Amino acid sequence: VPESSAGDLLAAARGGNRAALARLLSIIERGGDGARGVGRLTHGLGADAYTIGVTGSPGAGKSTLTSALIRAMRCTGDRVAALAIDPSSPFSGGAILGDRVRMGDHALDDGVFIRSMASRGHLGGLAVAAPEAVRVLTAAGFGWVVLETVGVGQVEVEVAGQSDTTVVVVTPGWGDAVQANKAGLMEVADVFVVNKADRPGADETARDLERMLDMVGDGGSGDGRWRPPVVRTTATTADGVDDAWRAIGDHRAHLEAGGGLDERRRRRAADEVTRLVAAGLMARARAATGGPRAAELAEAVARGATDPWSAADELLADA
Ligand SMILES: Nc1nc2c(ncn2[C@@H]2O[C@H](COP(=O)(O)OP(=O)(O)OP(=O)(O)O)[C@@H](O)[C@H]2O)c(=O)[nH]1
Ligand SMILES: [Mg+2]
Repeated sequence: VPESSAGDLLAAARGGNRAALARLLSIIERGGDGARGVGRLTHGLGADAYTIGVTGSPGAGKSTLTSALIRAMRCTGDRVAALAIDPSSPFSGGAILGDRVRMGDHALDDGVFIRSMASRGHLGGLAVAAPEAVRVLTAAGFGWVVLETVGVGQVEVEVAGQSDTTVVVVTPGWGDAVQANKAGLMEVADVFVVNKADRPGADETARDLERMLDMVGDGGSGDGRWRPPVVRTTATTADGVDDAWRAIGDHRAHLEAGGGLDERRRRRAADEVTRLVAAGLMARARAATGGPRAAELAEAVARGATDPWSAADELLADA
């Protein structure tokens, strides 16, 4: 995509054109030069959106909760964008359709924009695409961006952890709380939500989480004195969603009061640049090891005619 047409799309998106916005997000999703062209245009446009990551095990109720939270966010008068990010499936799948259905409540609200992003397998993947998508949404004037990630793998945690406030959703049952601990979610959580509190065991799960928080000391997020609150919700009836919303607001106030928000965003920017450097180096490594000389050297290493270190040095010299 030539930069001028990305510029046209961006101008249209800033003017409220949702189709243009969707196209920009598709370009970012695909990665490569197109994404780079968009990425060069979006910085510094508009006040930073406040981003909320929502993560947790499949089916925990993240989309239902997000939909309920969107209603609260809209009461602030700002527009809301929600991205359902699925690193596991390269193509639009069932989860995405499900999200559309579940967030259908907002279909008639012009101030709400909901979209799914799946991994297209490009270097850096969604960890690189997500912050760029947030910048496009910021440029288009959204005040809130929710990043819902499906599952609890490393990338999901990474994407959700790249937010101003990260909400970890678990469901009643010992397993979930323990899994949250194992998957590194304790470290990124700013707010814990025990959803499906209409089911037995919610209180025990909340207690398990509190106990784990006791063990990690000052709370998991590395922000000093903030201890992630544990909130119980029934997202389907919106029971407790006010409490979750209040907890998010409290965390935001905490960050803004202590300079933590700027610090977090600086750290995120540094992480993003590092990811791009890593992706760039990986691209060079692939190019350096994909040619005929690399094949020759591999052959020579296999025969014992040279050692792998020397072979790598030769390829690195040209990378
Ligand atoms: N009983 C009960 N069911 C709920 C609650 N919240 C969500 N559900 C149901 O749980 C199912 C999954 O909800 P989703 O909101 O799609 O969960 P999710 O975490 O977004 O799922 P994935 O994105 O597929 O990982 C749906 O059938 C919801 O209606 C709740 O508080 N109580
Ligand atoms: Mg979902």
